[in-house]
Amino acid sequence: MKKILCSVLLATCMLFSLTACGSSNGSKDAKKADDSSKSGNITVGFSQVGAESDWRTANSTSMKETFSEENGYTLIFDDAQQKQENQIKAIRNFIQQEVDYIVLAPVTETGWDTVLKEAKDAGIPVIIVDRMVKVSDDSLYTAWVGSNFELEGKKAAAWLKAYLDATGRGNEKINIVDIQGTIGASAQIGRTKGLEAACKENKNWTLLAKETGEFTQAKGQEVMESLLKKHGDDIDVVYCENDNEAFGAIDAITAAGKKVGTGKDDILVMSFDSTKTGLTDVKDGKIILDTECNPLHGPRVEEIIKSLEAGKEPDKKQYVDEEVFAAVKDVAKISADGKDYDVTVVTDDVISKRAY
Ligand code: GYE
Repeated sequence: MKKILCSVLLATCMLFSLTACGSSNGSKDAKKADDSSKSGNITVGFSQVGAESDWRTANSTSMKETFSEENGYTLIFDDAQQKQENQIKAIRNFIQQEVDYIVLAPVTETGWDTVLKEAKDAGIPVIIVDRMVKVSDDSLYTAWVGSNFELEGKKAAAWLKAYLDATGRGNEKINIVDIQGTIGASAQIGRTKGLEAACKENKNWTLLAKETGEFTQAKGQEVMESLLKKHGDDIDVVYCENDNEAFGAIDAITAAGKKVGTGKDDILVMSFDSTKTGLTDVKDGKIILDTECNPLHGPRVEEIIKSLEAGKEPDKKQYVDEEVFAAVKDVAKISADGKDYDVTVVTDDVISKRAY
């Protein structure tokens, strides 16, 4: 009797842990998936990185607005709090619930082979959004949509070079610190690469330090504080790999009694994303250059799903077009990877037109 009770208990526990894995409200989500099969909705399980930045919030909103019930979807949204293990759990949960599509915004590039193979074996198409995955077999995902992060880094570096030339500082010794994103994320890898290549090319540029700010304002501030302690007055440029890190870095710089901007002893703050708040800092001259990274991927992912539903084969990789925004007029155009880009000087009008 005891034995029977034990195995019943064990089976119940296993069943519970299966349905509950990956999300605190797993059973509620399971019910959602079940309801949607009755309603005829398309069920999408979305594993989001977290809520580390304004960019990320805009990205989540875009996904939630697109994959709404009114639009014919049931979205199971899982916030992984920047942890890959949580994303793997969420994907297993989606597989178990037999969702129609899995959308993954991966925190880092590596470590996905096993779980994506499980999704493939279950016959569920996986769409990767924003950062990329590096897998041994590309058939483990159906399509990817996001940004060319290395190109973003190259654009930022090209602008800095042109700006220093235009302001008579082209031959000056320039010291740069890089507040990197989450290590191993495509956005970090590409943006760091773009800067490192430029530092190799421009013999008068020195990369004094690179350290991760994990794409958050708090960590960006903390890292900048310690960089200021270490490098004192030597820093000419802070290359922040997203807007939130830039906000934190600016706070640290001003708290240390230094100035951000274009003055002789000021620190030039560079950033990525071009959120409304970021562009407001550009307009105010706190951020000198903000290289755009577009988070509005909801409609793009929907396009992919629609073409799959229609039996078509979507492009395997889709890159989003992006701009550069500056605080000053000194550079009108830059060139990166053989293409020219106009530099937009930020005005109130530019900010008011910004969707995020
Ligand atoms: O730049 C940053 C976010 O992967 C492009 O992640 C994304 C980056 C974005 O936290 O703000």
